[in-house]
Formats: sequence, C-alpha cells, structure tokens
Amino acid sequence: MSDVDLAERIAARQAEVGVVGLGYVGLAAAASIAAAGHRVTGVELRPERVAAVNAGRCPLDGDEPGMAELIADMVSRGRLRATADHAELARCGVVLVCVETPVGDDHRPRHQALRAACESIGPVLAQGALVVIESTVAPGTTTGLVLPVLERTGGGVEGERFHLGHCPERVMPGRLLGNMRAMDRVLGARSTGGAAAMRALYGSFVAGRLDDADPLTAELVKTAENAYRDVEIAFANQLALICERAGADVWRVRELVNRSPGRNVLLPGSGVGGHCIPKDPWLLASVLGEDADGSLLAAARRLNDSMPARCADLAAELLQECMVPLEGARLVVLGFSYLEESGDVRGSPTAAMLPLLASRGCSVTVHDPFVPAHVGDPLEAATGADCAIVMVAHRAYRQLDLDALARAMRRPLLVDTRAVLEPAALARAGFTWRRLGVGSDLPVASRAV
Ligand code: SAJ
Repeated sequence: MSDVDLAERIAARQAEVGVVGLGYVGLAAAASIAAAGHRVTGVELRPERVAAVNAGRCPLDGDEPGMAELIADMVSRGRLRATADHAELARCGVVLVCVETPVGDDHRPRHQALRAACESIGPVLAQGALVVIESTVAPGTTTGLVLPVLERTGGGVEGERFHLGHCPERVMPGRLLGNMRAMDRVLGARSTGGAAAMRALYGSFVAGRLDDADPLTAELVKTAENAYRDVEIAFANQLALICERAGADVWRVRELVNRSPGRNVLLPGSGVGGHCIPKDPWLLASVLGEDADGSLLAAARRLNDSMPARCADLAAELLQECMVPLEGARLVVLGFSYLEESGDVRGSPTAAMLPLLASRGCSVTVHDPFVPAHVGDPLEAATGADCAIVMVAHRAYRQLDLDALARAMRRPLLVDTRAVLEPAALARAGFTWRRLGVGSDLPVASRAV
C-alpha cells in the first residue's frame, strides 16, 4: 500500500481502522471514527468489555454524554465491533494504540502494556499500514520503544513495512466525545506519507486544528501541557501555605494578583487527583534521568501531593484551638472524587488524607454525591460530627443549609479546603472554621465553641 494510496483510502473510508485498548480514550476514539464513516475494530483484552461493546453497551463508569447511544448506533450499523483477537488487525490500514501508560511508585514510566500491545500488533500488521500511538508516553518512547518493537515483530523498517506516528489524546472524563471532536490535535509523524495518512484520518472526525510535528515534539507537547498545569496548581498551593504562615488570605491575594495583566494564579486546594495531571509531569521529567527528582516538576508534584496532609493538619489545629481532643474525634469529610461534579476517584486527595486522620485516632464518615459508596444526605453523614472537612467543590456543598448542618453536628467546626462556603454565612450559622490558605490568627466571627 503506497503512502498516497493509504491517505486516499482513509479519506474514502476504505481503510478499516483498528483501535487497541477500549478504555476512556480508545472507546471514544473508536466510536468517533466509526461515526465519521469508517469501519472500526476495537481490540480489547477484557472479555466483559468486548461483550459489552458488541452488545451495543458502553462499559465505561461515570456519565459520558452520548457515548452509550453512539456505541449502540455504530454497532447496529456494523461499523463498530470489538474482539480480543489481535489477528483481526490484519484487515486494518490504520491501527491506533490507546493502552494505559502509568508511572510506578518510583515515578518511572511503566510501558509494559504499550510494549505488549506492539508485540501483538507487529506480526499481524498489514503491509504499509499506519500505527498511531494515542497513549500519553514519555518523550522518546515512540521512536525509542515502539519503533524497534514494530520493526522486529513486523519484519521490516518503518516508512516501508509500516508508518508510525504519535497523536496524543486530549480527552477528559465526562466530556470524552465532545473533546474527541473539538480539541486541537498534534500529528506527530515520522514521514510525509505518515503525516498525510494521519491528516486523512484525524481530518475525518476532528473539528479542531491539526498541527504537524514529529513524534518527539508531540510527546513533549502532551506531557508538558499537563506538567504545566501541575506546576500552576503547585504555585497556588505554595502561595496558600505562605499566606497561612503570614496570617493573610490567599483567596484575596490571588484575586488581586490576577488583576495584573498576564497573571492567572489558579485555585489552591486539597490536592491534585485524576489520571493525567499526577502522572504526566513524571513522564516529562523522565527525560532528565537521575536529575528528574531535583526538577521543578518533581518539586511541584511533591507540594501538590502534600496538600491532603495539610488538610488533615488544618482539622487537627482547629480541633486543638477549640480544645477538642483529636483522639476519638468524629469527622465528616465532604467530597471523595478528585474533581467537582464528577464521580471519578482516581488519585483522590481524600483517599490520601483518610489514613492520616485515622492515625490520629479520628473516626471519619465520608460523603460524596457522585461516588456510589458515599452518596446520601450530607446532613445525615454529618450527624454527631465534631468537625466537617470540605475537600471537593461539589455544587451540593455550596448549597448546604449551614444552620441545619450546625444542628446536625456535635460541634459546629469546619475546614473549607476549596473556599466553597461564604465566611459570613458560616459565622451566621455559628461555625468556627478554617479556610485553606488563610492564616489562623485572622479575625474570625467566633472562636468560642
Ligand atoms: N485542581 C486544583 N486547582 C486548580 C485546578 C485543578 O487544585 O486550579 C485540582 C483538581 O481539584 C483536580 C486536579 O487538580 O484534583 C486536576 O484537575 P483538572 O482541572 O486539571 O482536571 P483533569 O485532571 O481532568 O485534567 C484534564 C486534563 N486534560 C487532558 O489531559 C486532556 C488537563 O490537561 C486539562 O487542563 C483539564 O482536564 C481541564 O482543563 O479541564
């Protein structure tokens, strides 16, 4: 298959597309590409996921607007099917790789799943097919790991036996299909033929900009955009810790800083969770080898990962100031997911904080309107509590009846790590409270309990 043929066949919807890995990214890609008129075969190791897709169901947790309907429609039209057999990729002119690329406890990239996928793809790959890595990988991985595995197992060199590219995904849980269609994409291709084929494919379902680059640039762009966000959040958290020590109010400080042109201090908070932001800075920093741990990126990661402990300390300090023994204190933690209005608990800062409270002898009740294990009436969860800790800026917490909350609790003490509750309303309801990033010797409406 010549380069031009492949691009033309893709544009004419005559090249079947394989998608390896039907997780958040792979499923959104498979459904979107099928919706653009291509035939798509998803390859997935988990049999229950293969069965769900072939039954026209969406196997993903959480609410993904339009996904279930689109999968059902594409499967019924015969444009999308799933299998566990990599051999079926032999029919495909394009193969997307959307497998997990985690980092270990040592913060080093774990590419086992990626390597295994490439080992399975190489032997069955059609002559001249395009392989695109969509997974977020450490810079240098596409050429340093994927290329040699595919050349060895495919029995030929890139540019002749197959084309290789990297097009990092930019999708967020809860907005998968919308992001898949709207977000700009970077086409990291190794050859002009590969670039033409990538542009033919992504141009068929992406409404955003398509920017040409090489694979290394594309890897750097993806890991850098998330590392940048992590450093921005770390700055906000660092400023919060400084304001606490200085006896100032970070929420007012950041508001005034952001009046300055070109400034945009993000929001301090209880920590940084999710699947992307905590991981991608380590993928980027891995380029530094032994120097990674001393990098700005590592410092930002350590600071953001220290925030759940700071939240536990705030509760301990407040209880101490109000002469409530920590041992045996009953706490209610409001928010378990990593992000407001979401049930996604990956990297939950609350999950990191709970053992720290337990080690101090506190008993804890957790509430979260989006996490099945913790749903219910927040007032019920707060019944008899000595202190409440707001960890996630869920809308439901902004709308809490604070008088009713104070009545339900044994003591009206509260820590607000996301500045979701108005101080005046807390004072009116008789609370004594601490806000993350606000010095404890600032005048507060009431300290007596
Ligand atoms: N967070 C803060 N303060 C902030 C912003 C976020 O503490 O000012 C915390 C959140 O509470 C959460 C974590 O950081 O625990 C991550 O939040 P996020 O808003 O970055 O949301 P994510 O994890 O879904 O990040 C995704 C990323 N998108 C992709 O990887 C395609 C990220 O690049 C986006 O910038 C982000 O969504 C977004 O803007 O929504």
